Amino acid sequence: MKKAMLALVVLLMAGGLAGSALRNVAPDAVTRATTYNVYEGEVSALTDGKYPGNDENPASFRWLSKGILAIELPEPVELREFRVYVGGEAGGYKVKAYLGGKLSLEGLGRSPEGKLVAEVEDASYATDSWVVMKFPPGTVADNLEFWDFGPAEFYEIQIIVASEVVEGTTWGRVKAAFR
Ligand SMILES: [Ca+2]
Repeated sequence: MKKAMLALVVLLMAGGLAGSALRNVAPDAVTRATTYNVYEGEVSALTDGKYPGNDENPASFRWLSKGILAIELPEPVELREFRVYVGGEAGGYKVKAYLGGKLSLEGLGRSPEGKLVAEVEDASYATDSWVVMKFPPGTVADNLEFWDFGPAEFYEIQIIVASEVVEGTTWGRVKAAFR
């Protein structure tokens, strides 16, 4: 009896840990630089896993004045953190999370709009380090806009989500409602 109880406790703990496991979905996302503002470098440098500290010569992406990156995820996920490795130049940032909808290629408007589910920001202007923006609990989204408000250099972005897959049919319906 005691053994069975112990096994149950271990199982519950394992379940709890699995439930709280986190993963980075940035490499699975389609990330593009909107074209209205001028940038240098390749947007693919932001999801190649290389940044100062883990690579000798990582490539960077730079907005010359400001700009917006559009990030599309293959499915709705529960967002925890947006992390960006900033280089020697830092701007102020905002991340807007949406369910459904799409940002235009230029970055000047959304069509369809979708539903804005969260907005987080950072004005630390920290350089040569990770900047982390945390989403409110229960933020479920499938596309994001990363706004940068000044000249800035980035090496990597990470989108940290809860590892459980959000139940397909339910969220498929929610998403369809905002298409
Ligand atoms: Ca990189």
